[in-house]
Parts: sequence; C-alpha cells; structure tokens
Amino acid sequence: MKIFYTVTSPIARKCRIISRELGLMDQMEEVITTTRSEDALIMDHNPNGMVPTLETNEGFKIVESMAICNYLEKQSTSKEFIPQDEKSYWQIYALDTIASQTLESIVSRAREKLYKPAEFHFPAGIKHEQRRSTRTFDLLEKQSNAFSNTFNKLHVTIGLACLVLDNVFPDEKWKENRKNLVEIYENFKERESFLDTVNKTS
Ligand SMILES: N[C@@H](CCC(=O)N[C@@H](CS)C(=O)NCC(=O)O)C(=O)O
Repeated sequence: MKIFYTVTSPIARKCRIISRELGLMDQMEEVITTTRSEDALIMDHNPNGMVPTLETNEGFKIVESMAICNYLEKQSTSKEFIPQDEKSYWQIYALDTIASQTLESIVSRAREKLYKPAEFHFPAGIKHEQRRSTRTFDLLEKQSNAFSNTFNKLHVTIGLACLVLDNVFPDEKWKENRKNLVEIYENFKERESFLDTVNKTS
C-alpha cells in the first residue's frame, strides 16, 4: 500500500498514525506530495488533489480519511486498537464521525488563519466554526468516561484536533473544564505513532 500525504496535513497524519497503531507499517510506503498546484504528484493519483490518498496493492485509489481508516482496519489483525465488541465498536465509530467533522473544521479554520490575507477573514464564519468545535468538545468531555481508559481512532482524532488548536489558536481556551480531553491529548503526544510522524522537515 502507498499513502500520499503532505507534511502539514493533520488529516493525513491521522491515517499515518493509525497505520502504525494497526501494525501495518511493514506493508506501507509513505509518499510525500504537495497540493494545490497542477504539477503536484497527488494530481496523478487523486483528481481532487487532496491528501490523504491511499493506493491499495491492486492499484485502487481510496480517498477520504475515514474511508482509508476503514480500509486499514480491514488489513490489520490487531486486536488492541479496534474495539472488539460490536456495541463499543459502533459507539467509538459514531463519536469518531463527529470528532472527525470537527477536526476538519479546525484544520480548515487553521488553513484560513495561516494562509489567507487578514482582509479575507470572515469573523462571523470563524465564530460559527468555533462554536462547532466548542459543542463537540463539550459532548466528548461529557461522554469521555466511555472511552478514557482505551486508545483507538477516536483518541487520534481528538489528539490531532487539540494539537491544531494548541499550535494555531493558542488563545482559545479549549482546555478549560476539559480535564479528560486534556489528559487524552497529553497521552496521545507521548505515543510512538505520534512521535514517529512529527514533521521532521520543518
Ligand atoms: N474530507 C477529507 C479532507 C482532507 C483534507 O482537507 N485535506 C487537505 C489537507 S489537510 C488537502 O488535501 N487540501 C488540498 C486542497 O484543498 O487542494 C478527508 O477526511 O480526507
């Protein structure tokens, strides 16, 4: 398998971290690309020009991080990372779908802040996105007893969302009253899969 990623994409990093947690790295080639230019390598593999993009051994191209993670789970024999009983599996799956929408919103807000000239920032739109993550973080904190003693894809999504907030929006007080999420974030940053995917080129 091959995964195409950019060194700055937290969403691609999610798939790279999960590949490691699932014990798939001996079957995975990681290929760095850029995006947003016609001559970028990714254009030959995904006409949408987005990462992550996974190429299977048969040459199929799978895009969308959640679809890629589903594919990766099917390739793995790991029993630790994937909740084994049906109810917990879907409980984590459901929460991860919510957390993933929030991660995408935070990533897109970060991209605007970092790369769009200030005169194009739209304060009402930014507020709307901030409220989205506030509501999700409240929900996750409230339900965290259901998952705080485990480690699975939900923790990766939460960890990356916290990381982008911490790095790009240090003034947003997302840690207040979120003791359990902060603990998940701190534990996440110590994992080998996290450390092994730190952007070493910057
Ligand atoms: N829904 C997609 C979002 C992926 C995404 O936003 N990728 C960004 C990098 S973080 C990208 O490839 N941007 C390039 C572009 O917009 O042209 C997923 O979950 O995989």
